[in-house]
Amino acid sequence: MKCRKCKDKAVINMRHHKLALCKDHYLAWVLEQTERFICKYHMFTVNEKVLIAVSGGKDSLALWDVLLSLGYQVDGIYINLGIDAGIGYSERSLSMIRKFMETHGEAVLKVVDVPVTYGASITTAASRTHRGKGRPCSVCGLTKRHIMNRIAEEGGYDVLVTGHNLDDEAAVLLGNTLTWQTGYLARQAPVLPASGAGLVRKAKPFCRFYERETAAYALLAGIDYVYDECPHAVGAKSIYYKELLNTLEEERPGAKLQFYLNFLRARDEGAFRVFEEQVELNKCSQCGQPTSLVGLCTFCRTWQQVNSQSGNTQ
Ligand code: Q46
Ligand code: ZN
Ligand code: ZN
Repeated sequence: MKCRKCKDKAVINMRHHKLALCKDHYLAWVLEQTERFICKYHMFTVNEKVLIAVSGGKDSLALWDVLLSLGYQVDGIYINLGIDAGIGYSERSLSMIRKFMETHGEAVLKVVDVPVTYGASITTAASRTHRGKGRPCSVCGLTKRHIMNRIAEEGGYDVLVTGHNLDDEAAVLLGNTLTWQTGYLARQAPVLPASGAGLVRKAKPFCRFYERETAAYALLAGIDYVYDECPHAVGAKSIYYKELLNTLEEERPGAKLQFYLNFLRARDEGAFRVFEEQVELNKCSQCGQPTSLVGLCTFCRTWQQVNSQSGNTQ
């Protein structure tokens, strides 16, 4: 197979785009496409300060590399969840990010250590609260969202970006569609504007790239990353939905992308507007972050419960 642009040997064939490219043209194509998505969805501009959540995985490191190459002002945040699972998962993730930084001199990283800052690892926290139900992802998601928003706000960042790819977005969309979670569907978008009382804008510049495309970018750009998924992801519904969508994609190349893009079109046409909740936000009496609750926010309530069970009064 030959590169469509220069006729050299192609390294990737994207059947859904009917496009095969060589290494150099593929790397350039990812940059061009990312720039196009950033502009199309009005995610951010070169004059704005961007904070990227990095996990040490391929998507976030590839995205950081792309945004730096495109000339954006983008700093990283790594949240050390204290997940060990016998493989030192969190520590390995951080060392991969440090390695990335050795070759990206301009990159600045902020690290928030959950066990040190809040008194317990995510695994321990989940075991001490009913939110965990044997799986730490609920406490983890809540904690990550709180920390990312806090750091973005404190650091004066205009936007928080994450490396979610098309496979992630399509899996979330499928899950929400199967159960008609209209409120969630109304809030799933490439960019979510800042909402008043301290919620920072969020954007997903890789949301239209297949997972194999971000993996190919990382590989071809020489970015080393953590291959393992978080050990707590095993058995997650999102993995099952990804498998279903992969089966569909095999039969019909482009089905995943069409599913997502047609959803975005329907969303733009107002199909979910009626479900957009106008929740009045209050300030948490402890951390000051926006919350729909009165008094403590869910994050502070959860961590209060976690620490009350350890005798830690923080
Ligand atoms: S990091 Fe956290 Fe994920 Fe691990 S504990 Fe679950 S939510 S699976 S993106
Ligand atoms: Zn080429
Ligand atoms: Zn709070």
